[in-house]
Amino acid sequence: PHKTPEAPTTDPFALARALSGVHLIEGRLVPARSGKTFPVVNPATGEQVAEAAEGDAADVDAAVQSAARAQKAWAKVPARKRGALVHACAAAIRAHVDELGLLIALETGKALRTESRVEAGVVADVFEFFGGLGGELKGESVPFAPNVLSVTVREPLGVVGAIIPWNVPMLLMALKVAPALVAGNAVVVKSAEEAPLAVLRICEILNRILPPGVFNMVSGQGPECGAPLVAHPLVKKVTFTGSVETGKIVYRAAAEKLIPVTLELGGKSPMIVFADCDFAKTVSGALTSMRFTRQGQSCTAASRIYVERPIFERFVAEMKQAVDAMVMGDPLDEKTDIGTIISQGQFEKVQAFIDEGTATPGATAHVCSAMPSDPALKKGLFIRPVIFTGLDASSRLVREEIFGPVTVIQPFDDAEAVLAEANDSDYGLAASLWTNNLKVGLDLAHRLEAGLVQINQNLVVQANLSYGGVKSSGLGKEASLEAMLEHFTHKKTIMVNMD
Ligand code: TXE
Repeated sequence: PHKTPEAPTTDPFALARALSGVHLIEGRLVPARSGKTFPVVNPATGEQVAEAAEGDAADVDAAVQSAARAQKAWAKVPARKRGALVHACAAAIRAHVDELGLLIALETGKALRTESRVEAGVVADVFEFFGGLGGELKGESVPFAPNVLSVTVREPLGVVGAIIPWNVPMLLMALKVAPALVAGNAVVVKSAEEAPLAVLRICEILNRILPPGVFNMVSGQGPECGAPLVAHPLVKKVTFTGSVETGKIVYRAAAEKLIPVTLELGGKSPMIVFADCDFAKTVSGALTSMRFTRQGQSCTAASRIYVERPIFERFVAEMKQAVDAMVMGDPLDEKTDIGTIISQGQFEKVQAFIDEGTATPGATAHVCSAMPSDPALKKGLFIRPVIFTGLDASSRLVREEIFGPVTVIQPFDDAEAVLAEANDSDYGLAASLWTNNLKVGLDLAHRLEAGLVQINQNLVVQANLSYGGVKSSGLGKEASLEAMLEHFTHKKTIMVNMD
């Protein structure tokens, strides 16, 4: 059998090698049936650090069959007991936070201190939150007729297929897996081809606690491994985070089987800054909102910033100064604020946007921070963060999701006009407003087309708050009790005639 270290480790390179070439099916680390693998690359150096099992329909079938068998017994475990086991998973993940942080930094290029270790901690938090909700899988009794008892009960859906991307893979997996498990489903996760290792490690850690087969993971390419998971007859629900294009493919395939889907598909989130805001707090809020620490690879990143004209110049100058102070470098180094883009493909996509913006007449590219000087990183996929000014609403940089360290700052004069511009987008995931006039803030918050609007803050996903977009940003919600009930159970009505 494949061997990996039981205790938390401090060498992500050795751990990556130990996790090479396997899926996790029925509690065991197993190679792809075809024997195929694909390389996992450290984007900070271009070096291969591991290989991942290249799954296809045969591996997916084995994982789904194992999940379907395990789910029958899992659904009979009392709900609070399932919750307690998921809560125990949280403690196990917490013991591995440093290790998981190092591993995810290695495979994704996200800086350890600012992003990767933080993500691992939030994963534990998500398991903790849902682990406490076993007792909330309640139904209701419904008045019907004097001698009829009419009740609803919450039942699991069966096997859930979860398809995840590479930007925050551990967290986006946790938001799917933890509620699905507590609700009594079994899960098969398909990891992203760029970042299969940390997700596999979590799956392995959890399999020490959960019954075998309840939580399985396969790695592989989208069409060869993701598509068969969606299409598998025993998969009764698909939950997906990724691009709009792939989300539509998944939605169509799920429609063929008439199964429910949850889709989280990215955004082009506006940040609106009024002249009466608390200036220093807003600059620091913008700094986190742009997610440059994640190289802008965030679906909620403030990628369109609208600033009221009287403070526009000062705001741009201070933002540039603040981003300049951020350190780009080795993701594994504690001093690093900004790491690398995930892959060559994304690197080229982001660079093309930057080139287009730079070549636009009237636009200014404020290129910030500095490239790392370490020669070991010379092949790294580093892109210096760019703040654009002078672009107008028709620019592709204002309209499309770039998913890179790029933001566009535009001045505005009028609240109604800026609201119209903010809403003039295919996306509707998140938005933020910065003002000391709560009357204006609340009014706009109600009229912004977004799943999440924050005033004077811009927090990332919270386990107990509904999260999910409108328009092309997706369907359904993640996080929160409501998401567990609505998306991972169905409500059965039982009536008893006592006459
Ligand atoms: O996404 P894909 P990619 C956006 C972002 C980024 C762009 C492309 O703008 O630049 O998408 O990223 C699996 N059936 N977001 O190409 O293709 C795939 O293997 C089933 C925003 O990485 O959507 C991976 O596991 N599954 C987003 C997952 O889908 C398939 C996060 C996502 O990959 C499949 C990531 C198929 N036919 C990218 N094809 C966010 N919402 O935050 C691919 N997959």
